[in-house]
Amino acid sequence: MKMPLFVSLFSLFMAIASCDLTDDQQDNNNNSNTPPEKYELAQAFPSLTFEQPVELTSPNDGTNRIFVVAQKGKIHVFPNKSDAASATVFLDISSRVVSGGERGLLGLTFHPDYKTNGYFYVNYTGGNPLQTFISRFKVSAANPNQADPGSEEILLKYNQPYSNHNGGKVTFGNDGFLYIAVGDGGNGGDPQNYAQNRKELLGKVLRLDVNKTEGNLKYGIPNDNPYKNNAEGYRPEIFAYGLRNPWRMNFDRTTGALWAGDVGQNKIEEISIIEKGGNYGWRIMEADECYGGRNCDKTDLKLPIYSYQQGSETGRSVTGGYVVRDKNLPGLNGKYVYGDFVTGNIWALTFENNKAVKNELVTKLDNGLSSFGEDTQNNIYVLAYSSGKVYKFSPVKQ
Ligand SMILES: [Ca+2]
Ligand SMILES: [Ca+2]
Repeated sequence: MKMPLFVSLFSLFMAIASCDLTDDQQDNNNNSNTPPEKYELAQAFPSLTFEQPVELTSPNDGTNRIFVVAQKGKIHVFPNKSDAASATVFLDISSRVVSGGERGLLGLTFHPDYKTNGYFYVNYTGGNPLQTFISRFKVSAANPNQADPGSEEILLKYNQPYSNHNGGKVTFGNDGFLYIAVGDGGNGGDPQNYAQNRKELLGKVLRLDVNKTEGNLKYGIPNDNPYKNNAEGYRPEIFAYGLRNPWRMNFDRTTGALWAGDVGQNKIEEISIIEKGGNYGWRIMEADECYGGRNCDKTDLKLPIYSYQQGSETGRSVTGGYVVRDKNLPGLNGKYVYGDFVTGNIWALTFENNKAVKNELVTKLDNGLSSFGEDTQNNIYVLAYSSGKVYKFSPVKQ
């Protein structure tokens, strides 16, 4: 009777020992002179194709499902398995969405307590005149793969004076608050100077407490939002300002830092770490240069952690990505992986203490790099806008 116990304990010991060995090997790979691992893109779900996908995410509910947003107004759901045969329409709000160009259903995020409350949040453009809607929906009580389209609660809406620069991201921070990426409203050069005007929501990152209501608002203002109870008439929802079109921004779940790709005007694409109360410069600066060839005062303006000049080799529309936290990708783990929509370049930015150290080209995607995505196991995905395919990083055999 004792032998099996001994055997199982021995097996357990060996399992722990081999885990340690694997970690040591990974450290050696990172620190020794062995060449860095190279990556190519491989289809993550070969049987699945989506119409103009712009977002991929998963709720932290233990069900291991993936949700993909199609810009015209649908959310699709499927099991997180490479051989997933088909996806189900979770929500279809195409009739409420005005789509095309930079308009559409642009963002989706699940409440941190989605498993118990069934709430999720979307960012879309609709109406005439055009507005952005930040809305909460609820999953159907009867079917976890079906949302209730009648459950919409519009938390916040704001006018879009032009069809472009609508931001689009919604995501929860480790603080439990909802962060919203808002573009400058559009046209070119921010003609009404919205991004620097703190009485307007355009050109900002907003932060809301969706677990409260406050006065006439359908949300609360976190106590340490920079302009809570201010006397100047500034919008209390503002977390940071001076953004042009922060199409994609994502939290590093390990450090809590909020990384944004802010699309440039005619010259420079920008990566910034968004801090509370920060002024990220637009339209005074484009990335780290004075905008429009003018002299400018950069005092108190936040500079990007990294920027690149537009060009046929680099690109002209940054797609913000993720700080990779995936030990199965040692060549990318701990780096900020992002890309450019136009060229499809995908880079990995090495950084230390919020300073860029090295920027490496990882690989390239054809068909429009609309967004990166992350599932609950920290796997990173890449969305191809035109082909509708979902990719993952795969080590190149050397
Ligand atoms: Ca707009
Ligand atoms: Ca800036």
